Amino acid sequence: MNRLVIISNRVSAPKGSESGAQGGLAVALSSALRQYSGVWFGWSGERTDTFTGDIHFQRDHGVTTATMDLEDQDIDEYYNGYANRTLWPLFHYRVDLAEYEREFAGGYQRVNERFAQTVTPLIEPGDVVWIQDYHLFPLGDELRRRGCENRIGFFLHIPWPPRRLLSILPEAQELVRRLFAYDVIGFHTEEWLESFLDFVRLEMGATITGDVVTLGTRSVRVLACPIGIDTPEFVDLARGVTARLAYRRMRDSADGRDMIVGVDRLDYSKGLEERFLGYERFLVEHPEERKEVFLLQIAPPSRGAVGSYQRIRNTLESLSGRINGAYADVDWVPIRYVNQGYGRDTLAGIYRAAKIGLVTPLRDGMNLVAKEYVAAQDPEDPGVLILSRFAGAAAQLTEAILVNPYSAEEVSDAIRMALRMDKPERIRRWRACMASIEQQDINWWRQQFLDALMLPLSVAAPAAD
Ligand code: GDG
Repeated sequence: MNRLVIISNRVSAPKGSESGAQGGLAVALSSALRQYSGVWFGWSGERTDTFTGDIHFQRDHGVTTATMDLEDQDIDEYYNGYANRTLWPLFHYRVDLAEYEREFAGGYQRVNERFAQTVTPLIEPGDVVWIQDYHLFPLGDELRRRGCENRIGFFLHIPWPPRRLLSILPEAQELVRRLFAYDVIGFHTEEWLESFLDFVRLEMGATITGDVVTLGTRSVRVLACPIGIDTPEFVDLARGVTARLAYRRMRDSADGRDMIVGVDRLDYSKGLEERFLGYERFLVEHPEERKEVFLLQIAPPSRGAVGSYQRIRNTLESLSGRINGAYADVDWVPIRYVNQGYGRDTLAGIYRAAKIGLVTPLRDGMNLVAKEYVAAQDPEDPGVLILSRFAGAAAQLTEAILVNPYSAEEVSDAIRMALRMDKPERIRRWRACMASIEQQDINWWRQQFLDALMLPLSVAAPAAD
């Protein structure tokens, strides 16, 4: 097996990060890298006065990481700018929140060059290079410009927006053209893949033969390949000592009430405002249920330097305060809203103690919380997953209760239905969801993508010269 070089914006959770939580991508990639020799390269999360390109190597739990520091201006324009003020909102259909500044686009290009320049000496002939996510769209092209002839794959962890939306981005065509430097591009779902194909075909005149897309002289293979979790590991975690303690703590504090749980980075794409309003609707429509349930929402803050994230944080604080003020009693609070992160094992116990997992993003590339909730359940007495139709995970977890997260009525009805669902029905639905996350787990995802990356392009279609 060839060595694997993984490149992503961040290599692991920031030191003393805002959340203390590791994002889904970080968890997934360290699992994948443990199986191969190789290196994982990215930004350290640290600032430097002047960019040096120095690399910090570390070896931890069988994974070698290599990181570089960035300047303040890089962080402002690339990370807090183009990545999280321009691309993230636009790719999550939030045209209203996307900002277009030439400085952001310039900083994004400069930092992608810095990634390419710094990582190039680490790439050996025969290595397979795998680049992750929207921070690094042009990196493959930058590596090619520096003479890299290795196989290079790219995986997008967020949705690919409909073509009319993407056309709003001033640099859309150039950005997409540069994706043709890759050998393989992966998406989580057929829907995101279809949107990509629409754009390249209708806006750029690319041709599609099977799973190979050709633009001018370059061809790239595309695939839909949903990311999973390390299902056996999470099942074990949920049965472990720490999880059992957390489970007991939650059950004791629930005092016989049913717990509904939500766990999300504090991000407007996760639909937290709409979730609170849906839950409020449930309280209004079913006053008899009021003191029988509560919602625990864990939401570690993220991207606090970006204005839209400060605003959603303020909105949620006042909304949870208003709902609690309106409905709470001396011995009951409807929403426990928590801004700190917890260890994965504690989370697993919390998931298991919850009668309902409420996962209602407005748009999500995949959503790993939905899968973790399923994996953590007691097979004899599982809880019910309520899942947004607009999460990539909905294409696989079809036996969850699927809802439109914008509709407070649908969310309210789904909560009512889940609370009343009898055990045989809960077990039937849970088994179907569990079968899906057992078959398509993190190892399956990695293998699907890497198999496609190893395949000669000529197998599916003759490559243009
Ligand atoms: C992006 C895409 C796609 C959350 N709070 C805590 C904590 N978490 C962990 C969860 C889960 C991860 O963070 C979140 O993953 P998601 O998939 O739900 O969402 P994003 O962070 O937006 O990830 C997404 C993913 O990339 C992978 O491709 O699924 O669509 O947006 O693992 O458990 N972990 C701990 N404490 C917390 O408080 N330890």
